[in-house]
Amino acid sequence: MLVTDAIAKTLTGLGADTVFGVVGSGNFHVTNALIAHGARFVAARHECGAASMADAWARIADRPGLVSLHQGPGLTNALTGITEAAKSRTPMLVLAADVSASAVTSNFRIDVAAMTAATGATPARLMSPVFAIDDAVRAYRLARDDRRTVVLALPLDVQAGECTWPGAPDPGGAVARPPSDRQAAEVVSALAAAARPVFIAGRGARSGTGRAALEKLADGCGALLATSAAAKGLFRGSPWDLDVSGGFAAPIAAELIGGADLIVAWGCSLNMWTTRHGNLIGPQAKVIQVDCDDKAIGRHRRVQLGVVGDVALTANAVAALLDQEGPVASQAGDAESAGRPAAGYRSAALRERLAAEVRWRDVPFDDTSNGDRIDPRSLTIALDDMLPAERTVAVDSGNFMGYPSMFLSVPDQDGFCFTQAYQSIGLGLASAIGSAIARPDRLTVAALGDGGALMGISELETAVRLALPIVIVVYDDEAYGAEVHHFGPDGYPLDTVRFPPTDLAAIARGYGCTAVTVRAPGDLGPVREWLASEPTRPIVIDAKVTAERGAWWLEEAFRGH
Ligand SMILES: Cc1ncc(C[n+]2csc(CCOP(=O)(O)OP(=O)(O)O)c2C)c(N)n1
Repeated sequence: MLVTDAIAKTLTGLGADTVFGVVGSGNFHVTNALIAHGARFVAARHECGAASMADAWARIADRPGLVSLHQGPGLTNALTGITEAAKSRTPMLVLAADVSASAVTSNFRIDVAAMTAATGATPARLMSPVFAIDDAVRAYRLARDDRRTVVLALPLDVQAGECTWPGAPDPGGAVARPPSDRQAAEVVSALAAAARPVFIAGRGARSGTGRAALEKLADGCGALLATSAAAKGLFRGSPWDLDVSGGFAAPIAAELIGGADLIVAWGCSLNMWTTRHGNLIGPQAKVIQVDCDDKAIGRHRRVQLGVVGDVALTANAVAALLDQEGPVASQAGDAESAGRPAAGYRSAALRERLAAEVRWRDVPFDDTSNGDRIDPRSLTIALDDMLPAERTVAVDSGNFMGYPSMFLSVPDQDGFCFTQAYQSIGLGLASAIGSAIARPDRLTVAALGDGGALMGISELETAVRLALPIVIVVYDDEAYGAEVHHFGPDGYPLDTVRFPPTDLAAIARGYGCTAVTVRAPGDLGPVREWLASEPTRPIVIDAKVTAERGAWWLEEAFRGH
């Protein structure tokens, strides 16, 4: 059997069914072999787009995304998307064609392993036709079980070799690790002693099982529930949901997290974004971190207790121990009711306050719309009202990014695709396409700045070709707004980061999209019509937004530069 065929049969046998890529001579055969073995191939227009599509797809589908690349420039073009995936621990397998070992003078020769390692991704290589299947199985399992972005180099001479099919690959599988009894007991003691516990769940808790386990435990100890931005939506629907902790936290959420006497981070790194550079966690708070990776414990912030274990298994073990301590008082925090007192945060009054204040759209603001340009908050609230609740929101990077992240609600953790681990602009449109392919049952919303939109625009053709009904909203301030607001206040010249107006709607129509220019809420009528039309193409909303001042979360973000 040809190695390309064997690799394809192996990977599809392990469950790979969706592949993103750009085809050149080096990955032509392996891509076609994947298709022949039943995989869907999505042709992107730029390799970075392919990587971002696979990254978003994998985050939502929760299994390895596959990318297929031509040798040399195919890989270098994809590096930004690969780096984002690697930093986010996205399970992703990149099939990177490479020159044969003997082709020492080939134009396409680069040091694939060194380049891969430099991004934080894991290098792997088909060493010979004899071991090719084993190498492919190992690479796939590493991506899936260790949540790694693996770049598997496929040298052309090995691809063209012959091997013997050994039978269906063993799918293997990772075993989730429970916490030690001692550590689970220490968490119980801390929870029992806490009056105002808050849970912050991160990427490592992003699953239905994670939510169920954490909600049950939080009910048992009266904790409030927050997430990192990457896990936004996880506790949607809970009356005790504080939404996102960090720069995007609503005032009431910041107040309650800041007042906590115990913070338990569940599969959450507590990085500078989630903690506002540490300032969101009060000096009185004890901090516990639960993570399946011991290297993640205390990496960004000193913690009093680190628990190594799977999030759901740990939450369940702690809840079982807590149950043994007797029944909890009423969730309203009624001190008169029997049993252990519920923690002070869960009062009837607080529940009412949360219902009224935790959504950003309910926080009063001065609308800066002026007829010629629309306030990005008013725009986003209007879209929140208009778009179906069953949605996936994918956000690019820039000054604008808080508006969709804070003012558009999402139905659950799979409804939010936040590719910000590398803080690259230009990935948002491609990650929206990957999201739309992963969840065709939901409306996908791509939220972009004009800078990021123009950087990643080649994938507009992909969205049109695939007939994806994506809402692409561009917060168009005719500038690299983040840089304008970063340097403007100090009086620096801003000519390098400002641009003349661009008619993005006209450009989008050229690609085959429906498009509308929006300067006031009344201009959104065509969006309503598009929604009602059972659309089979994207709509681009070129929203000419007001931007006199930088967004309030940006100041916090710049402290990280
Ligand atoms: C690939 C890349 N290049 C440059 C930057 C630096 N940068 C950060 S935000 C930004 C401006 C983004 O502009 P836009 O997409 O229009 O969003 P805005 O900030 O105006 O809301 C730039 C250039 C980056 N993060 N990533």
